[in-house]
Amino acid sequence: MSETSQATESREFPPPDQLAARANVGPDVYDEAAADRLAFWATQARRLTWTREWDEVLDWSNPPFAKWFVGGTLNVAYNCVDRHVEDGHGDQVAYHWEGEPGDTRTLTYAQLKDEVCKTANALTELGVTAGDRVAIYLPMIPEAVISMLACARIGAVHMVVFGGFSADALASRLDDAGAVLVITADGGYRRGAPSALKPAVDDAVGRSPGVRNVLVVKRTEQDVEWAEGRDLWWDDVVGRQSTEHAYESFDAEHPLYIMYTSGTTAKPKGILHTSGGYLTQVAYTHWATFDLKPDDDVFWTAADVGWVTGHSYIVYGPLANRATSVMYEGTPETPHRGRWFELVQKYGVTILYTAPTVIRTFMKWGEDIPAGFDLSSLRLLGSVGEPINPEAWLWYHEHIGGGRCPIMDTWWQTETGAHMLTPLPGVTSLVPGSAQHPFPGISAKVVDDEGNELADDSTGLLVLTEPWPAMLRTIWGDDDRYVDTYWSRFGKNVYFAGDGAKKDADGNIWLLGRVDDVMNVSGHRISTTEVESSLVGHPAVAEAAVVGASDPTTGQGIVAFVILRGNVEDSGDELVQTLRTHVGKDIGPIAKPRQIMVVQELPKTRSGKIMRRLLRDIAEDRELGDVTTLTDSSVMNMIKDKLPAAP
Ligand code: 6R9
Repeated sequence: MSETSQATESREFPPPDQLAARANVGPDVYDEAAADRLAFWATQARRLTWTREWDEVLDWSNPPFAKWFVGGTLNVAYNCVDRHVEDGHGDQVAYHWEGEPGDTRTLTYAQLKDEVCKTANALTELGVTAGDRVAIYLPMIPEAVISMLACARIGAVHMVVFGGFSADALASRLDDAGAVLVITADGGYRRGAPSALKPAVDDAVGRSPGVRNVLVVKRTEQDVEWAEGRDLWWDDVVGRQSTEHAYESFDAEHPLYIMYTSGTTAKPKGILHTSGGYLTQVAYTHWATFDLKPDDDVFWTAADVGWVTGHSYIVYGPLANRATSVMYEGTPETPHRGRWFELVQKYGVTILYTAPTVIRTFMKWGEDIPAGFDLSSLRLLGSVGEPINPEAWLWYHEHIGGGRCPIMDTWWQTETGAHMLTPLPGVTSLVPGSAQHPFPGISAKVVDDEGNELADDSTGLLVLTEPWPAMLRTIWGDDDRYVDTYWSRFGKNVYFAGDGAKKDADGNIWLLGRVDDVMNVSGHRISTTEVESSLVGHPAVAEAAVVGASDPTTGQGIVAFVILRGNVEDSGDELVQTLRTHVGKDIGPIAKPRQIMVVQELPKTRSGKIMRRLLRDIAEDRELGDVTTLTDSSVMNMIKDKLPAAP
């Protein structure tokens, strides 16, 4: 097995000839975008159907409050659904949906249109009007997408809350957004068992006087408590509606959705996205980054709709482009560890987009599992959510991509709405582990603490220096916090992303994790990502999480939590010494972890991000902080039980 890490990786993978010859986007796109950025985005906006064209592409007269496509009007749901039916594609499959227990549903564009219209009529009957906020707390079932589009159709603002979140997390979001309606289900399937959703809603809604109704989809048929007058079955209310619904057009800047990001300690931020610019950038990036061919491809973003990745690349981007998508309800290991590969084989998936955490889990389970399925339909892969370490990149490339599929490592955020840094499949020679270049029409830089742009081959902070169409418009109800959080560190024209980044000698950008996670060891700044990448570059390690814990002599000491690969025995001290030496050689002696602990699981958010703050609590032997955004809260107990007493 090879040993690789961010520090040593230098291989390049040129675009496959066949793909490059037919790619949606060629090398000229960068020059075209650079020549006139606003004209470039106006061209992309014409991919959509506007009811009224805009008067001005961008109004940036009051930074950081942007207005894109000023004066334009459109209906987002019409753009995602109706126009494809009108163009004769009503019979094309929009979603091949697969439930965790193996039940399936197929929704064509024509059927999706009927469902969205019925639901839009139902929302109107329930008194929901344009601008109202509707919470969606559902499992990964088609009603999640249908509800989002029904809101968009009538101009209501949706707020999807991940089905794994607790009643407290839901209650605080209902309150902050001022939701009038909650759409939920009796339950959903997770890890082979029905898991209830309605009790959390009852608890949360009981504390949210603004919520008038709860619309309940029947999924698991489990018993639910019922509040007469407030609670309504989806089948009753939506079932009796007409499939005709005349849509209205809304301003390009009409709010589309709010998505809460967890934030590390403080109250979650309600990130607000609007209509025209958002849809323009998600549609164009989905088409360009993934080389989407709507007549041929079967596209699968294997992520939750409750994560921004689901909003932009399960729902809005693919539908705007008339893609055929796969949507899957469950977890990768249910009922067996080959479940995802079985789905790729069954539906002939051509493009697969997922997170590095899943890839590392597959690595841990071993390459025999994907080898047992026919994955030859795949032609392109994507990665999102955290830096993908070169070792995982190479494994993904070889064992899932058959050595032939390019991997698009896409850096972006809830706040950016759509891809911001990524290679392009027909253009870029890929460098494993690096998100490489700003997307055409996007301006990004790596700067020092004072905001000065750094020369190649240096490390600093990632900033975005021009507004972009899918940018967040504010934090819901808190313009000041919007300015403070993102636009004050380097002035009102520069967006501070909160990520550390390195620009290499060839101008590729490498993401180094959240700035809050940077450690300071004896005055040296060391990124958690670099140490983690080095650890998983060792053949014994499947996953690693690194935190800085306060240390009386060095300021902070590096504490690592590692999960071993399936076939590796924990040899105690010997293994720890081997790994320390490995990191020392890779990065330098200063980066050697003070402590390395072998664990079975790591605490993660819905998008697979490691919650380092909880590991820091453990490393510093403190009470655990807020755990409401963990996907599985029992993980922390498992880790604590395994730990030796602190040294
Ligand atoms: C889309 C999404 C945003 C944060 C971001 C960064 C990390 C996402 C990444 C990546 C390195 C990539 N991140 N993609 N880091 N390489 N390709 O993940 O949104 O959940 O808001 O997280 O995720 O740290 O700042 P969100």
